[in-house]
Amino acid sequence: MKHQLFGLLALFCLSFNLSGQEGHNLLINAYNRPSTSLNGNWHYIVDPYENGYYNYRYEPFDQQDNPSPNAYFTNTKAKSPSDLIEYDFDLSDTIQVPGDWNTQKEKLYYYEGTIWYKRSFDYVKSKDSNRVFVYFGAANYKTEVYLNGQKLGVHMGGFTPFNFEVTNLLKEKDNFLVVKMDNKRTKEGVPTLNTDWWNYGGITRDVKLIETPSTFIRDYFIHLDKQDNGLIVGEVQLEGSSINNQTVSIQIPELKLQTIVTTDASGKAQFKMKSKKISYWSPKNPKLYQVRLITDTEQLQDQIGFRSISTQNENILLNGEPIFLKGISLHEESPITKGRANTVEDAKKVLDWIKEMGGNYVRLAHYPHNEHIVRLADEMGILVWEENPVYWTIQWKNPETFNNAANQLEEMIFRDKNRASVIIWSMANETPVSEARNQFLSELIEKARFLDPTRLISAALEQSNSKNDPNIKIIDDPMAELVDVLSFNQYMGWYVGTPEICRDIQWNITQNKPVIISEFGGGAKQGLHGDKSTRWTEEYQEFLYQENLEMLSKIKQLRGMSPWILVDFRSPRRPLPKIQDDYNRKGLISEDGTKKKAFWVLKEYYDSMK
Ligand code: GCB
Repeated sequence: MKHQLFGLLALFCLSFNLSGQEGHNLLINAYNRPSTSLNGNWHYIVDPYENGYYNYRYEPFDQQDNPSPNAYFTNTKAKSPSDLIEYDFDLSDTIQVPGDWNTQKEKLYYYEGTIWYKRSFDYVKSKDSNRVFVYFGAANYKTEVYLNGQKLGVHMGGFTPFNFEVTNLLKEKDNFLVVKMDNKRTKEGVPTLNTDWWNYGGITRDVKLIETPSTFIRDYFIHLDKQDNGLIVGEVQLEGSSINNQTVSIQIPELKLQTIVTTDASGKAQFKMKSKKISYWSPKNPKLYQVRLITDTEQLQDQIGFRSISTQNENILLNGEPIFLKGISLHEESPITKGRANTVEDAKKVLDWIKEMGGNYVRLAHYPHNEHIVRLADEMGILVWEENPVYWTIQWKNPETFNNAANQLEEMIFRDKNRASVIIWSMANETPVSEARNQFLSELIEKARFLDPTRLISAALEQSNSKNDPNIKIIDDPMAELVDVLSFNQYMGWYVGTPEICRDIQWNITQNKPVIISEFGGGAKQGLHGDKSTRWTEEYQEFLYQENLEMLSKIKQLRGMSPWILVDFRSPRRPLPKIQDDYNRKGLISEDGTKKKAFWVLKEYYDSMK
């Protein structure tokens, strides 16, 4: 009964909140739509007391009928010499969008709080009846957006896209877009107060204006039929004033496929196209097809690969064939700028390293990464695990927290559901078993399966000791029953003993499912050498990988792994001077791009599996 109540409450809050969060209004394939970039230099004001948001009675300006000129979103200028205005965006410093503020401005390295961004622009629509949306690839964590002094809305969550319609507010000259960014960590947030990564703040991904016709294609999902891999199936959703009874043509010229469908009263149409000639997407054959969707007023193009993914007993089947996921975990940190990654070049560099390592798979931890890397993984043939930032100790009993997690999950799936490389949606990482947590995660799983019945579901779980013998490890977590792929993190030789301990450990995994070791690893400071029993040396890490690989290969259901982690990454939990200096050192490559010895151990292991 308690569970049902929680479910109902969460469901209520979800629909209530989604209408406020615009999650359901997202535009599909923002990547390829006609758009105008708003990237570049924006003026910013650092506002630790949120002085531009609250008056001195701590009432939000944007909830008042006549907001004071001191409200930053009004972007007011002194008009006469006697006017008192205590801010001026245009006289303030500038910062690059996209980009985190921590690595752009030395003073902001540790800053967690509010910063206001402002950018002015002119905009002339290509057709009067067209609509315009302002689209953010992501911004961390809470974003409040105002155009020309009007509030467009709020978005929560640092790693997923959101957009607001601006058609009725937009002018041809002198628009001002003001964005209040706040990256303070909160107890009820997703993630919550405690993580092992840097809380980069700011507008961290691309911002653009997207122009659409008055009725437009808002969403589509195109994939192989689950039962029949000679069948491409899909659904398209229009939005606008005339969505009923519209024709949509779907074409895949290279396969000589075309179908024309008519939308129903809700603007939806389903389609099917049969072909015997589909060249199936896989790491060895990352074939993408140009797919066109055409209405009377619009033409969209996307690059889509077709493949099936499923499990059968202990196997993961890609296009019906068993596959081993030779992977590595990754944070979204740039090997070039050393802040948040947000370019194709950043993505290319890390995916090239994975290829060099003999890998075919990446775990994008611990939150949805930018779209460049997923699109590039599609092109390069690298399988992808994507993850919702439900990390460690979320407030399991708080319906708003659930609602927030569910919304981020929805935005992640929405953006990437047409990407062939993405095969696994992960719900969470290392979350402690409890009734409330089990309920929370099972509802997320249900939601993910509803939104996307074509992919595998997993979560990075934890191991337990068997009752009789602490050296016998088991997975004792009710989530193991609900996932398609059983994944868990383990740190033998690092948090548990030294690498030799692997020789004493036995894995007694009883679930009849494929197993992915979602994490194992240990730290090494690149360039530090010594004997293999000295922590932080490259030799210690090398030895740890050798012992772990030997131990893990004995798990009979082992079908993949994503050791922790490809590149050293920033974390405030890692202050040890001369060794860590704010970096988690478990990377196989240093933040400067130099490979450590363990890189070659993993490469040898993966190469031997060819
Ligand atoms: C983990 C976490 C990961 C940490 C890692 C570590 O289990 O999932 O986020 O960074 O361990 O280095 O401790």
